[in-house]
Amino acid sequence: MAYENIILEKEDYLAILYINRPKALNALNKDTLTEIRSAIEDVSADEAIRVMIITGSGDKAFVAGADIAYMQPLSGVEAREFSAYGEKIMRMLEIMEKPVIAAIKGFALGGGCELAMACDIRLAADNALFAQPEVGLGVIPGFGGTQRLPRLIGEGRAKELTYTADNIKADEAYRLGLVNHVYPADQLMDEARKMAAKIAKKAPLAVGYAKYAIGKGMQADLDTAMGIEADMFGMCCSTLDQKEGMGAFLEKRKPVFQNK
Ligand code: DAK
Repeated sequence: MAYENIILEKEDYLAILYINRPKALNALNKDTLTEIRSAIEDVSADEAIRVMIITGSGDKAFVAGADIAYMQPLSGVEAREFSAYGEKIMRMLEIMEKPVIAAIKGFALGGGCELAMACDIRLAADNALFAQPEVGLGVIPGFGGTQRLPRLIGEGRAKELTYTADNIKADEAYRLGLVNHVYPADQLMDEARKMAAKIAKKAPLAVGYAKYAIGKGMQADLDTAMGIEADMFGMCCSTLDQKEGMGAFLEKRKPVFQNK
């Protein structure tokens, strides 16, 4: 698929997906969502890629939201379809086997904050600004924000942010647990790459099984979740990389993982 609204770069083990509509502050319209879906499929199928970073093109925005010009004329039926489409793509991102790091500079509003929340790890620049401003536009978060925000930061704080539509800066987002780290803006991508490199050195199947166990387990009761963990632990021990990882420890050498 030829991309017009995103850029997908690949370097060795790393894929970097840029949301690339800087004139609209990278707002998400349907075409952009479709291209993100295609990029997720591409990266998922590419055996060389271990980690994906998602960021925004330009200096001003990660993503300033779902595209208001696109949404304004939608009928109820069309809006429900658009919301379900966006939710599906956020979910694809959330459950893809490879870890996804959001590198967030500037505005991460509405659908932008929701896109970041569907990623595994959020790294913010010190100029990042987060909000769920939807109720000020007469709607509610429609790409999973009403569900992921309370799971990440707690129900009371999620309700406050959603009802007031307040902007919060990066340091507050860090305090609330919405982002993992905050860096000076000019260091953000270097730090995201460093984290990606660290993850890429680990056993890829084990990282994927850990992602699965955490993701599925977070939706289950503790006993069911423990069962999921045990299943995934068992899966790890059916890989060559587990034999290699533990063998290398016992032989006092560095492991060489093969993704097998
Ligand atoms: N959509 C479309 N265009 C946008 C946009 C957006 N979300 N955000 C910015 N732009 C466009 C502006 O219209 C402007 O375009 P031109 O006028 O140059 O053509 C260009 O980007 C630059 O923006 P500004 O001139 O406004 O730049 P400033 O630096 O002055 O202000 C700003 C930046 C981010 C504070 C401001 O642009 C702003 O307030 N933008 C809107 C932010 C926002 O409210 N975002 C949340 C959108 S609502 C659902 C599905 C999904 C959702 C909800 C329901 N269902 C289907 C049920 C999700 C909703 C949202 O995400």
